Amino acid sequence: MQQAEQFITTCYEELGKSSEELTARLTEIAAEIEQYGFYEHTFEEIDHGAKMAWRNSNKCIGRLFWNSLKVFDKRGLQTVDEVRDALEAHVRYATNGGKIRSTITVFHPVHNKENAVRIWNHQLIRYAGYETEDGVLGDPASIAFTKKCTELGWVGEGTHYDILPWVIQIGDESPVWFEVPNDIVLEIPLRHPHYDWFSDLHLKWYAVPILSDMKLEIGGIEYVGAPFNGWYMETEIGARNLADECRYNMLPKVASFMGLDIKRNQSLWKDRALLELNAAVIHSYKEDGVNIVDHHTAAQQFHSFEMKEHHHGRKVTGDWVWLNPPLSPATTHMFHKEYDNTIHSPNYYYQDQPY
Ligand code: HEM
Ligand code: NRG
Repeated sequence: MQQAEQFITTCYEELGKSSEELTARLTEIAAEIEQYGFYEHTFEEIDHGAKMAWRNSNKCIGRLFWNSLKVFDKRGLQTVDEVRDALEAHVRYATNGGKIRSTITVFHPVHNKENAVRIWNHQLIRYAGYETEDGVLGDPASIAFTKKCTELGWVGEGTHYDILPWVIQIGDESPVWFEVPNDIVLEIPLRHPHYDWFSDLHLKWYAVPILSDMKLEIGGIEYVGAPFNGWYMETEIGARNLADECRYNMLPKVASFMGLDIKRNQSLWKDRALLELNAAVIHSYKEDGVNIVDHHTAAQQFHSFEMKEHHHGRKVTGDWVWLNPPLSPATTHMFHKEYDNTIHSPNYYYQDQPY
């Protein structure tokens, strides 16, 4: 009740509702909690609550656009087949042929342990990773989940870029997996604006990052299945996913193709390769008409967010470590100031892996 009261009060204030409406709603919620032990949000409440949760996401540099999140209310779905269809609809709507739309689909929450919907995937679209005798095939970050999928009966093609199936669980029933339809997954083959040889590396990445393992908490209600997406910042792909030694580890290859001396740290081959890999990511997404933001523009947008929040009398919270991009962090304003990392509700939280 305390959490509900705190959320409903702020939410109704922001939505410009009268104090009569607020009081009436709080009375109604108190009665619901008294009778059932939980309460149900109106559509308006999850709509604005999901937006507030984005606004409160301290690690996110993309928060300027918090108020334009599209919220799909799928709390009524009760079967894995219905959930699968909703995930497909989410991917289609969000991808939008490359003009990506920030979207969240909210499934049935945890109420007294009945039928909460949980997605086991980390992201709705992600590449599998396999440990083989000759090293890892695909994305090493996916090894554990890929093993789980294989145990459940899924068989991957065995390429570096196999799309993992969706694993959906309702309540404490056994999870069920579904192959992701090929035609809804938009991918971008990477090429470089000046280096023709770059396409010979046969690198690619998918268009839309859709985090699906975080819990959305609004006014004390826990939506454990609530996949959400925006679009990529280029460094996520070019400076981490394809570059980290514990991921696709492409820097030595890129640097060698560039003709750099990868035996000497002082040649700065890693830095030069990183830069060109990131340039290739931006160039390829742009040329294919797929939304992506570079880290300098994202930092400027985050600065606008900070100014706007200040204007509305809200304090901006942030996680310095995450807000700073992994490429040239000191060229952004975030590097040169401090952030208060207090966690406010509503928010998106990590939760224990179900496997
Ligand atoms: C984290 C950018 C939209 C919530 C991040 C990160 C970046 C980013 C660069 C750090 C990721 C990392 O280092 O792994 C963006 C951009 C968006 C966007 C460019 C474009 C619109 C969204 C949306 C939501 C969201 C729509 C939720 C509704 C979060 C959360 C994290 C995060 C919760 C932390 C994830 C974690 O802890 O793993 N975002 N974001 N973002 N973002 Fe955003
Ligand atoms: N770094 C991860 C994705 C994390 C979230 N990033 C976003 N979120 N841009 C990766 O796959 O590289 N978003 O909602 O847009």
